[in-house]
Amino acid sequence: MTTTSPATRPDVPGTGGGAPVAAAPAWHGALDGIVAGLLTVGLATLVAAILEGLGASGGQPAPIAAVGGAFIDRTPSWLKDAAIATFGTNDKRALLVGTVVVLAVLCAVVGMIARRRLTAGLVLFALLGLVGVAAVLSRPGAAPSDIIPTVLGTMAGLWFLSRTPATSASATAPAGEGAPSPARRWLLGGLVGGAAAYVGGFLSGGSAAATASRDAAAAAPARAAKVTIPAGADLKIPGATPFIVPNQDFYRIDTAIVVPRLDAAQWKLKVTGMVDREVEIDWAGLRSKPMQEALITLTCVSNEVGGDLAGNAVWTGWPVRELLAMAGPKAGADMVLQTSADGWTCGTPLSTLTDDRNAMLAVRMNGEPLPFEHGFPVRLVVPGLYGYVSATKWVTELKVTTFAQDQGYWTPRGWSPLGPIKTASRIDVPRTGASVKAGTVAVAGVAWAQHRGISKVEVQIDTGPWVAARLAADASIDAWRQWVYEWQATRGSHDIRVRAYDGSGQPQSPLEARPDPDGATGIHTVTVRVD
Ligand SMILES: Nc1nc2c(c(=O)[nH]1)N[C@H]1C(S)=C(S)[C@@H](COP(=O)(O)O)O[C@H]1N2
Ligand SMILES: [Mo]
Repeated sequence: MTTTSPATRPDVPGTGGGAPVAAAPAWHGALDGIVAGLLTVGLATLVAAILEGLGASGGQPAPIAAVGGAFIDRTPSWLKDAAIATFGTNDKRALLVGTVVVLAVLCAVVGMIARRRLTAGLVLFALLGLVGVAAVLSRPGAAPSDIIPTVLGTMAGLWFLSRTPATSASATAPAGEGAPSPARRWLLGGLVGGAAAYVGGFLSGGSAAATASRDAAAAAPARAAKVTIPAGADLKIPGATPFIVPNQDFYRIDTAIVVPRLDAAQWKLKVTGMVDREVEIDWAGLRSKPMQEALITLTCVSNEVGGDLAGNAVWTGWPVRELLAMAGPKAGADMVLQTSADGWTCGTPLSTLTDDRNAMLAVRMNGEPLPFEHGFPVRLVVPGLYGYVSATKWVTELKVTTFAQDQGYWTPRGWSPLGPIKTASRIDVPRTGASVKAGTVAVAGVAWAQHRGISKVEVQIDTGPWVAARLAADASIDAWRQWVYEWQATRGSHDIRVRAYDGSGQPQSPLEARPDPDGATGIHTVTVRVD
């Protein structure tokens, strides 16, 4: 018996009898911490997925996504812009990777501390768990029971860490011949944690009911008045953005770390606030409405001059003005605060949702049910307004209110409460830095001024005169318009500029302005070499 008693066993082979202790390398402690962290996150992910599957959760993501989400909501907008600028629409992935890396480093440090002072290590590890719990609770719509996964996971991690062999002879953690070798502990712990994370991710990512409801929607298209796209709307210039952007190439911007996967059968949209009567519509109710198709170009307010955070699609939906009319907005209301299933909000001028424009509750994008990333089952699309004040994905509530009383997610973060889209134009080909052959070169791109239309696009080579480009056929005042200029290119380095005029003949602003607070302006310029 005495040979297995921790108190009488030295932790490190070759020590004992008061001889100085040979410390295990520091990375042993780091690995302990990382494996404990993996166990925690893995089990929490699995438990969260199981609870969600049982319908016993507020639909809150596992701790990593919660920490990432809480971080996003607290990030100053310059950092968010930098992330979008650096990682583009991969900013979510970058954030997740960043969260994991930071967490791994913290766990490694805690593990190293635990090797020296077990209690201190355990306390610090528990604190990390608490941060996770706080993050989960801070998510919109969180219920107290949503902390269960993170608490259970943290307990597993603590248990693992508490079995760490200490590096000093005075510590009492069990180790030695009776305990598994460190490599075996790491392997076992890592395997269990990794497998739990994998299965949990698989279970929640798959959200079977949501996928099934989307498949069903795909099989039963809504009846809708079709839109006709004039043949000449797409000039088909090689390398230029297509007139209709396929769904998988469409830019994606939102604050959701994990894409909400809603089951259409469970979806409901409420109209609340300053209305004569609250109304509610569900999926079946919405699908029975007469729908219409419309060509609408979405644009993100964060788009830089020449940037690609804009896309054009055929949207199918029911005019939102009809739903609002059923509710009857009260006099004095001037804003609709839209809310999504993941708690994001935006404030839209009531008038833009009730006038005759094609502001719609969209259910299809380019003939398919909305992709999950783009708001399945239902999102708003409002011609003429930047997405951050209008285009709520996974929409669940429309509160009729006032700008004086309410504000959308981005307003306290430095963005204007109002976001009408500014006239803009972009050169798609040739690209900056390209080399082209002397002779005729097709300079081409897009121009947009949603809900005002584009009346003219001009191109300037170096310091030459502004000359008119040829416009593609006009498909809709709500959609962008392609243009092309047949340039007689001569040898040397050249700057090409573009500017657009909206439907009323107003030129776009040539002044350079940053995206915040209400949209970038300036002239897109590309520099090319002609050989
Ligand atoms: N629920 C939700 N909807 C949202 C957002 C968001 O963060 N959450 N972002 C908005 C912004 S800023 C833009 S530009 C558009 C982008 O729509 P897309 O991702 O389908 O291109 O969605 C809008 N709708
Ligand atoms: Mo946006």
